[in-house]
Amino acid sequence: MSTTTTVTVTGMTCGHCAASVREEISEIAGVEKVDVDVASGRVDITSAAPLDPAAVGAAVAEAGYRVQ
Ligand code: 9UX
Repeated sequence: MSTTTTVTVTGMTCGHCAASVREEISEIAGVEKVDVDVASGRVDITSAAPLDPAAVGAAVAEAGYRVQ
C-alpha cells in the first residue's frame, strides 16, 4: 500500500525547476512517483512507506528550492 505526501515548494518558476525537484525527490528511497505543479508549487509524492519530512526538505534544498 503506497502513501502520498504533499508539500509546497517555493521558488519554482519554470519546467526545469520542476524537473530538478522531481529528480532530487525521486532519489529518496521508496519514492515511486513525483508530480510537480510549477504554478502552485504543489508536489505530490507517492512512496512505498511514509517519508521523513526532513529527507524531503533536504532533497528540495539540494535542487535549490525550499519546502514552505
Ligand atoms: Mo528555469 Mo527555474 O530557466 O530556476 S530552471 S526558472
